[in-house]
Amino acid sequence: MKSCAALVAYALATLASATCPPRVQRAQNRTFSYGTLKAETLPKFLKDNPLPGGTPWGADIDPKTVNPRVPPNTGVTRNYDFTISRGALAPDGYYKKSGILINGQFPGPTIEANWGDMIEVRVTNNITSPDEGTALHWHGLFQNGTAWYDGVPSVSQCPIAPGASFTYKFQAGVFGSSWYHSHYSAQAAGGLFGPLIVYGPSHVEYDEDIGPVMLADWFHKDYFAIVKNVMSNNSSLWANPSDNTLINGRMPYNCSQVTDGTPCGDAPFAKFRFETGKTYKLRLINAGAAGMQYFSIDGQTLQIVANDLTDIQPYNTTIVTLGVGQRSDVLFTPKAINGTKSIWMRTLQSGKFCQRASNPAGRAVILLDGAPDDTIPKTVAYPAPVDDGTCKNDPLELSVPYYEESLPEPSTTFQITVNTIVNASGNQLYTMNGSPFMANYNNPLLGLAYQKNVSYPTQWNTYNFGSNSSVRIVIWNNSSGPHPMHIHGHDMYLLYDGTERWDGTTIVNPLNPVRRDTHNLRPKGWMVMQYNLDNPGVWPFHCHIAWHLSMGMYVNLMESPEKIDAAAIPEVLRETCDAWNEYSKSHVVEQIDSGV
Ligand SMILES: *[C@@H]1O[C@H](CO)[C@@H](O)[C@H](O)[C@H]1NC(C)=O
Ligand SMILES: *[C@@H]1O[C@H](CO)[C@@H](O)[C@H](O)[C@H]1NC(C)=O
Ligand SMILES: *[C@@H]1O[C@H](CO)[C@@H](O)[C@H](O)[C@H]1NC(C)=O
Ligand SMILES: *[C@@H]1O[C@H](CO)[C@@H](O)[C@H](O)[C@H]1NC(C)=O
Ligand SMILES: *[C@@H]1O[C@H](CO)[C@@H](O)[C@H](O)[C@H]1NC(C)=O
Ligand SMILES: *[C@@H]1O[C@H](CO)[C@@H](O)[C@H](O)[C@H]1NC(C)=O
Ligand SMILES: *[C@@H]1O[C@H](CO)[C@@H](O)[C@H](O)[C@H]1NC(C)=O
Ligand SMILES: *[C@@H]1O[C@H](CO)[C@@H](O)[C@H](O)[C@H]1NC(C)=O
Ligand SMILES: *[C@@H]1O[C@H](CO)[C@@H](O)[C@H](O)[C@H]1NC(C)=O
Ligand SMILES: *[C@@H]1O[C@H](CO)[C@@H](O)[C@H](O)[C@H]1NC(C)=O
Ligand SMILES: *[C@@H]1O[C@H](CO)[C@@H](O)[C@H](O)[C@H]1NC(C)=O
Ligand SMILES: *[C@@H]1O[C@H](CO)[C@@H](O)[C@H](O)[C@H]1NC(C)=O
Ligand SMILES: [Cu+2]
Repeated sequence: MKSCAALVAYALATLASATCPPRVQRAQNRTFSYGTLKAETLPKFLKDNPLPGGTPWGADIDPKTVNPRVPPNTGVTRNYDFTISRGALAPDGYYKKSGILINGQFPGPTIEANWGDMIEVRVTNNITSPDEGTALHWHGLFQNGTAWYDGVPSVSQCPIAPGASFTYKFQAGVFGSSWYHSHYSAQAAGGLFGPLIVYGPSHVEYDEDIGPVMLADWFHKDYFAIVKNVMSNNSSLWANPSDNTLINGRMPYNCSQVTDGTPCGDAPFAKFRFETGKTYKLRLINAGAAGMQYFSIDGQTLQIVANDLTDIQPYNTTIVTLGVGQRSDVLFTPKAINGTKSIWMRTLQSGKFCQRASNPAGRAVILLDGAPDDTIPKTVAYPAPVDDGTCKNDPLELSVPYYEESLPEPSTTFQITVNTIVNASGNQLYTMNGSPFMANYNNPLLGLAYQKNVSYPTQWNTYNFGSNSSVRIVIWNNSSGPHPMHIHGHDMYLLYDGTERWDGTTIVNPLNPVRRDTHNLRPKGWMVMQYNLDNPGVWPFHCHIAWHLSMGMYVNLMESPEKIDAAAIPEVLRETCDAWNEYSKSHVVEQIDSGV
């Protein structure tokens, strides 16, 4: 008799389906050590999958011919246990920050899975003094059939009450580089994020995968204080510059900038050791709160091979542009430059409208071959990108998805205008079609949708697209801020990106348009996106700049509510709301912003 694993291998090879009893495996609990010389490189895939030989996804498949959105069913579950607590945080040597940590770590532990595995994360909320709710979102994963595990309080769940636990369980249905973060107010800016890597078939050759390279602006003030300030009046949005720019949680702060006596000490740079002649894969992630990141390595060429969770035809560049929430996988074959084997890796927050940073230039040390551990590079940066005020991503023409998919006809077209308003209390807010979003933590609207209630208060900004097959959305940004727009539950096709008004017909590469989950909308600019309604649920579409999101720049896109099976919703969702409702009866929940 064939083993179950062999049956799965056979089913994969023939694209039939087979199910084995679920195998639960403890994940390896990899601590975040990336950017230190003791960091391990990542494997091509986790080798403890039950499949004999070959890969976890069956035969050696060509990613050009296999739909990355149709995962195999490996029967393996990767288990993680997260306890979220407050803790002192001084990644750059400045000692005052109160952060929010996972298992005592910042950034949080790395989640790893093979394509098709189930990921199960038990989250315990230990945020105290003061206490807060929480919820974790798994950025870029579609939650196909598990909309209630998307991690957005007021939409897919009630917040996890202080002291309570909630277990997320969803499939790694797509593969590539991503991250997870809190979706409760701006908690992510307090440090509550980490990398999420799904191994899958590779369309490019490389020698070593050095893992996540997380780029982030960094604020010395507690996130709550910043949000309070941002929300305080109509002129405070620009009053909160970031203090530093981190690479994998590191970048020494210039302590002579401290004027108020706060203790400040030495902190290390992130360090990487490479061998000349080898090709490395770097998984760049902009995990920041607000700033655009322009990533480069002095004197070197970088090859972009994936944007968000979409593999693309590789193209070369010297500077990789990443809005908040965006990822790019790049390949890099280091070469010694000017006779030195020590080189700066850089990430720059640049552009007048694209960032607000006191120390915009993050750096990390690259050591080649046998260069001594403590060598400090002297290499010179590429010129900063020219600031044309647009904060734009690379031209859509440059990114050609490796697995080709042509654009379907939309069944409806919808327009969203982004604006700012000052409300009657003098607070500046962001609106989408005139309305700033405001969450109701006690009444998640997915729960109402299950009860067939699809009419909600205006400030829930919910559009019901019913049973449309494909929705095209034209977005006009009538504000002077850039907005990295992120969609949940889907990738978007990107049809147009410009400062000129869209002419209604021109589409970039309609036979194989860019697909990704986050794209930068220019100040006073236009973007046109489209997505297919193949995932019943309620899916957020919002700006990923933490402060803009706090100010209400958020809508819900509802699809096929009648197809959501109320019987499928796990009991734990109701229990989580019961616990939250109980908690919020006896405690004042200080919701100072939109809530998401
Ligand atoms: C993983 O981390 C959790 C929380 O720190 C710990 O309880 C558990 O024992 C760890 N598991 C393994 C396999 O190391
Ligand atoms: C809960 O958080 C407190 C600090 O706020 C910490 O001292 C304690 O160790 C945490 N508990 C767990 C189980 O992580
Ligand atoms: C913004 O606030 C200032 C006072 O801080 C006030 O003078 C001004 O009128 C306000 N602007 C709007 C548009 O409400
Ligand atoms: C608005 O916020 C700014 C920055 O925090 C502050 O300097 C200013 O005094 C505030 N104005 C009002 C009217 O509250
Ligand atoms: C550190 O900050 C001080 C004070 O702002 C400045 O004079 C100095 O040039 C900075 N040093 C570096 C290396 O940037
Ligand atoms: C892109 O960069 C790689 C690595 O540096 C190089 O081998 C390749 O020739 C470059 N391709 C083009 C089109 O410049
Ligand atoms: C290499 O040296 C030249 C000449 O000094 C200099 O112009 C260039 O910026 C250097 N390149 C790097 C990457 O440091
Ligand atoms: C204006 O917006 C702030 C922040 O969302 C809110 O607290 C306040 O109640 C609003 N004022 C009015 C009059 O709606
Ligand atoms: C639907 O839910 C909203 C929000 O709780 C509520 O205001 C409305 O009355 C409900 N509608 C129906 C028909 O139950
Ligand atoms: C498609 O979406 C539009 C809103 O743009 C809506 O009016 C229409 O009812 C939807 N069609 C179906 C079949 O659900
Ligand atoms: C755009 O914003 C300006 C003020 O910022 C306002 O006067 C104008 O009505 C807005 N236009 C649209 C189409 O919303
Ligand atoms: C969800 O799964 C269904 C069934 O396999 C598939 O048709 C659909 O495309 C998937 N949606 C997404 C967003 O992956
Ligand atoms: Cu924004």
